[in-house]
Amino acid sequence: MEHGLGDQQVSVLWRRAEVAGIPRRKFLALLASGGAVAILAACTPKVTPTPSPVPPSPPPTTPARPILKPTPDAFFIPLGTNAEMRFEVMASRAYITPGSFFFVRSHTATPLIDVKTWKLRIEGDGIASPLEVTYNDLLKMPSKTVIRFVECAGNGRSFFDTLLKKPAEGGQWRLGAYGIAEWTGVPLAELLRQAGIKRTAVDVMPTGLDSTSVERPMPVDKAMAEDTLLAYLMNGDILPLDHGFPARVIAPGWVGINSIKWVGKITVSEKPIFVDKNTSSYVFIGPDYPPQPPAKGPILTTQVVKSACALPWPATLSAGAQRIVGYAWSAFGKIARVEVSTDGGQTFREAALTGPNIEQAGVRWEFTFTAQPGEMTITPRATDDKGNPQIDLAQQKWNQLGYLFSAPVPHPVKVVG
Ligand SMILES: Nc1nc2c(c(=O)[nH]1)N[C@H]1C(S)=C(S)[C@@H](COP(=O)(O)O)O[C@H]1N2
Ligand SMILES: [Mo]
Repeated sequence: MEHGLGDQQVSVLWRRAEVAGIPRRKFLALLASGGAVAILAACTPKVTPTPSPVPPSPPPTTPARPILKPTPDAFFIPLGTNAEMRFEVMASRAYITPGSFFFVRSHTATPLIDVKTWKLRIEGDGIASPLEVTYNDLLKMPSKTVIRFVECAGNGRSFFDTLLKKPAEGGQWRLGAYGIAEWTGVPLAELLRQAGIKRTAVDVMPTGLDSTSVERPMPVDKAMAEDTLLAYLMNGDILPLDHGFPARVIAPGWVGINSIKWVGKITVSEKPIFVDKNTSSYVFIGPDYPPQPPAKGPILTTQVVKSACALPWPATLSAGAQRIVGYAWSAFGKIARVEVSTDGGQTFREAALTGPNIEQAGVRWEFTFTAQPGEMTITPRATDDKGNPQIDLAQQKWNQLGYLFSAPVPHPVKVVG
């Protein structure tokens, strides 16, 4: 095939074209002449400016909406430039988090990137031959599909305040800064090999094209892992604008900040790289964490083990037999066991794990119990297949920026008779 794309890439593009009303013959002609870029350009509605008697106002410096996709109150809790998924939206879902429910965490606003001019540059002293990759090039490269979570390091931060009684700085997330998606893209290892990565390379840093160029390095071993991707599809469709279009890193199990969105550059270095997001933020700061110059404390790498109820917060249930569902996930593997307490953590009973149980993604669980009228809490507690448990609240160390809360969370419930 002269366009050089795989079947999945072609069918994703055709679905887009069909919705945009492009006939099959025109689609094939565009694909042959301009590849994926031509298709996406043809699918973008042309905006014809209407002549207006009033002089145009200067372009706003910040867009009116930092997030471009709809974030209705029924699905999301607004949090500054971010949006937390309401976990109850997943109660009636199969497993994967649809893009329309997926939490958004962006330090500034979603940038609009033109794939016609977008280029990914791979550079630095850790590679032998600097590489420039266009969108068309990227879609032609060997691809891989994985199902993995993306979770913010600050997910659960609000519980430092409400459970530990020691507030932490930053967005007060409950547990919805987490989602599971199917990601398709080019293994970062493939791109780095094409750029001639040297054996002396130590750090790999993707940089975003958002206004503040968000970037955070990872060690070369993580960058070369077989499931670390530069993803351009999410759940089988073109990556949504808010989630990193045209391409984002997926760094499985690692703090969300390593899954850099809107990537424009990847720097490969023979020396450790220190930037703001591995020295001042996304590091543990607090009495239990000595500084590690130039970092203010130990540098975060992986997420932890967590579990959540797919219920409104607070939830209202009717008295009698109840079946509730939730999710549990680990940065290190699959989930081995979920137990649930309905008496404030005194006794636990095992929940049933249902459906897919995928490493560094998560599992759904189901729990049945008899609800008695009154106020109660439902507390799930997970352990992964490597033996990592959710730690007890008494062992949960505080850190100033509220990262990696891992204790079980009692979900408030009112039972009405
Ligand atoms: N370029 C860029 N990449 C980024 C961010 C950002 O602000 N800019 N936020 C990071 C953080 S903190 C998280 S938790 C994840 C969130 O990904 P999502 O918005 O797709 O859920 O993206 C990461 N990648
Ligand atoms: Mo994050």
